Order: sequence, then structure tokens, then C-alpha cells
Amino acid sequence: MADADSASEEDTTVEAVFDAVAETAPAIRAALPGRRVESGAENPSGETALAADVYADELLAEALAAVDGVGSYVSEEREAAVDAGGAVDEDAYAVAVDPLDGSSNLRSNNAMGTVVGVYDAPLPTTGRDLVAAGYVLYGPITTMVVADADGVREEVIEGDGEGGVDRSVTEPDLTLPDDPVVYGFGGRVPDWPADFTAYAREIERELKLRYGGAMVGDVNQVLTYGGVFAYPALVDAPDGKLRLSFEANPIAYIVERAGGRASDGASPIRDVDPDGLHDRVPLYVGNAELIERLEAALA
Ligand code: AHM
Ligand code: MG
Repeated sequence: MADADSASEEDTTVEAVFDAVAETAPAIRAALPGRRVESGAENPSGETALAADVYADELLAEALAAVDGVGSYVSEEREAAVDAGGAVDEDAYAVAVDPLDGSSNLRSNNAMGTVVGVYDAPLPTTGRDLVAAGYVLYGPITTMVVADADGVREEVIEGDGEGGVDRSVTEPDLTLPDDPVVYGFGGRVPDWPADFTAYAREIERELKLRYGGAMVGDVNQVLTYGGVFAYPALVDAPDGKLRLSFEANPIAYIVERAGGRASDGASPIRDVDPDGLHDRVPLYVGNAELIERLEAALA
């Protein structure tokens, strides 16, 4: 799908993907109060899924697999890709989704999100094959941030989950502020490697801590105020916690399109070549200068 002739077709599919995500968001949100309990199942990363994770995955699978030009639906909640017509159309996109990112925040009623990456190749592949990425943030307001060939925009999404959805663009050209203000780092401090701890000690003297435990919420603060978010390599988990295809790559694409940088500690996230769909990777994103210092600290 890389040739110039198919450019408008690409745009139409990307647009249709985010139309489907926007239309699903109010229903996912409306379903949260009754789905704070465990589903009884584990996801492919070995974590206990909540009923809300499972339901969000089902709604998104149905909506995204129905989009013309989407060949496969790939989810953090599923072992394997769902064929959405990809077998008959080799030009189709693969859409990778973390249906409910940060869902452990549901019990304590804090922010969560949905993460979406649109890849121009079957997964697993690198983030260089992303043609667009976005996320929905279920905060006090439901917002959707979309990064594509045109740049990054923020929309507010309103709706009651029954079908009708109102969308309004609140920020047509989202870029990282030059002067960083906030930072948020995941994992327990005693589990951090010494070189990352030394970097964190510097950063905490310069910036203000903002950590909410949902990557989408924490990255959205970095995009809003400038700064750095990390879920670092841990001593006993050198690949960190976040998944490359569903979390790190889409967030890397968005932050880079907004003028920032995204690293695995040594190289751009989008250069990481995965072995499997559910591979994990350390993630460091934010203002370029802060990510360059991070890479120097870990070198
Ligand atoms: P999830 O997709 O299963 O919810 O896990 C990912 C989340 C991220 O949103 C967040 O950055 C991280 O897990 C927080 O982990 P912790 O609770 O260990 O700080
Ligand atoms: Mg997640």
C-alpha cells in the first residue's frame, strides 16, 4: 500500500478506523461501572483480565474488523490475530489494540485508555510499518488523540453509549511544549537498575511527579505539559512491562509526530524487531532532550 496511487485509499481506511474507535468509546465507557470485577480469564501476558477488558475487546473487534481495508484485528487480550479479510487482501492494514490500558485503575476509579496502532503489514512487525496511531482517554472527559500523516489532533468525544456520537476537534495541531514540566516512571523504585535510578534522581529535581498508573493518562500529561514518561527495564524484568505492538509502538508514533522522541533505552522504539505478538519492551518517551539524556545515562 506504499504507492502514491493508493494514498487516498490509505487515508480513507485510517479515517474509518478512528471513526470506528470514536463510535465505540462511549459504549466502552458506559459499560465500565458494571464491569469492575475479574473475568476469571488470563490474557496472553499472564495478567488477570477484568470483565471490562474482555468487553472492550469484543466491541472493538466487532467495530474494527468491519472496516473496509482492515485485514486483521490484533489485541493485547487475544493470543492470535483475528482475520478480518486479510487473507484475501494483501494490501489490508493490521489494527493492533490495547482495549483497556491501565484497567487496574478501574477498581480505584482512575483514568484509563484504549490504544490503537494501524500497521501497513501483518504483525509482528516493527513500528516503522505504522501509518497512524491514536488513543482514547477515559478521564473526566473522553478525548481521542490521533496521529497520522497530517500530524496530531485531539478530539472530545461525547455520547451515551447508545449509538449517537458527537466529536469536536479541540486541538488541531498537538505538539509537545518546549519547556518540560512533568515526569512519570513506572515500576517499584527498588526494582530500577542503578543507571536509571541515577537519571530519575536528576529528573525529579527538575520536573514535577505526575504518575497515574495508566500509560495513556500519563503520556497524555506529557503531551499536554511537556516532560518524560517511562516504564523502564527492571532488574528482574529487563524488557519492562509494556507490550511493543499494542502500547509502545503506537505511543512512540504519536509522541514522535508531536515532536518528541521514543526510545527503548538505546534505540528508537520503532526500530525494535519483535519475535512475537506479545513481546514486551522498556519504553521512554517525551521531549527529545530528556530522552537523549536518558540514553546517555543508560549507555
Ligand atoms: P494493562 O494494559 O494490562 O493495563 O497494563 C499496562 C499498564 C500501563 O497503562 C501502565 O503504564 C502500567 O501498566 C502500570 O503498571 P504498574 O501498575 O505496575 O505501575
Ligand atoms: Mg496496556
